[in-house]
Amino acid sequence: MEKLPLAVVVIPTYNEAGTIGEMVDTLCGKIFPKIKDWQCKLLVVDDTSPDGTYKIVQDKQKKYKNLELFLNPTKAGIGGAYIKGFRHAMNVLKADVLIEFDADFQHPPKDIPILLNEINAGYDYVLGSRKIKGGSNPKGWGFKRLFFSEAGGFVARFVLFFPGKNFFKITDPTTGLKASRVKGFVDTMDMDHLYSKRFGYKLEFLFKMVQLGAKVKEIPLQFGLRTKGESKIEPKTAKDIFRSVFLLRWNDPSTQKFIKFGCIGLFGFAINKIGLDIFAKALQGVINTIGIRNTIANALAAEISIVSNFTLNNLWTFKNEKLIWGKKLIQKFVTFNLSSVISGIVIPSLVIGAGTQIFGDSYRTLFLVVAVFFITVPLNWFVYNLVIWKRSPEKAGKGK
Ligand SMILES: Nc1nc2c(ncn2[C@@H]2O[C@H](COP(=O)(O)OP(=O)(O)O)[C@@H](O)[C@H]2O)c(=O)[nH]1
Ligand SMILES: [Mg+2]
Repeated sequence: MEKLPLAVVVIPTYNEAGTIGEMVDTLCGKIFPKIKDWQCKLLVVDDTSPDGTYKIVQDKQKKYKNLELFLNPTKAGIGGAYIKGFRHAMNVLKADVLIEFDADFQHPPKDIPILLNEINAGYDYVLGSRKIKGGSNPKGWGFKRLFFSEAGGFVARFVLFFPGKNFFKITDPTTGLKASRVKGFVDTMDMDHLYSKRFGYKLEFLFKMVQLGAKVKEIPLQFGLRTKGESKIEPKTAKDIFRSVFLLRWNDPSTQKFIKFGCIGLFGFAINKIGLDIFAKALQGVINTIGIRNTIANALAAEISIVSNFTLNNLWTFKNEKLIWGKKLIQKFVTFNLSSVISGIVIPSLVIGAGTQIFGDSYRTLFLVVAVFFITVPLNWFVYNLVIWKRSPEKAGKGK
């Protein structure tokens, strides 16, 4: 008979003596035996809780073979505890799937087989969501806690994923109920350099799993009210979430690229402006019709700024996809020129022309700004990424 894949439910605990015994009995005694297509283990990661949570677990280990305890000598924070637990589950227990779960019954134990079914269906990252149909927040939550939860979740989604498809797809980014596939995902994830060992780790795991290309699925979560023990959520949690998502976004290679692209674009604009003045002056005695003179002067200046944009982006922004001298570079440069003329001259001119025709000449600058920021910049960004400096498939697969 083939060996069943192993799912390890990881529960971090700090002063959960009031619930851990009942939780162990529920999972090891009732839920796990009903799951036929997975071998299940429960791993409690306790930071040597002063209330003796680990002693209850040690006692239960006499009864349940599939109950593991990772005892941490000092308080690690929820993220720190999960990292230690995940490593132990992968390296020592050889887990195929890791499930994040809380000790306090706010996550319904009956959801565990549902998470595993979605993994069976081919998903790599299954999240319990309070926001989709069938999911809910506890009835007893006051306005303040609800507000922080909603605002935190929205900011996290926005900063991490907007305007990508995951902004719409991942409705509850701060959820604590998750199942993650190990092979190709958690085992390749960098867990050594997390920005937060507290609550913010949840957003980092989420962001990294998505970058690794995990197929994500949400299941409804009816988040319960904590009946025993105290919530470990701290007033600093909101700050920790914001800090984590901003650092993730800022240090992401795509953000760094976008900043370089923006700087080079501004520099190109300056070259165009200075070049236009210089050429217009130089041609003064040569071409007498102002219109023709300025057209030629701007065409020359624009071409210099296009060459500068191409060269600098090639050497700096897209240095990992750098084009080297040869036929391909010339082809790409021609494409770049063409797209620059279309996105930087033809489209804005048409927008300004049409806009001022309809709304009047006083809107000229407004339409220039609209055209440049809402059409030229995004269009160039997409053309550069998807056409000119298109990543080779092997590199793209690594999510870097
Ligand atoms: N090991 C460990 N567990 C923690 C720590 N902080 C929180 N936990 C556990 O993480 C789980 C979720 O925490 P909880 O207080 O319920 O957060 P809330 O549901 O957001 O209020 C619980 O099982 C806690 O005992 C910590 O520093 N170390
Ligand atoms: Mg809780």
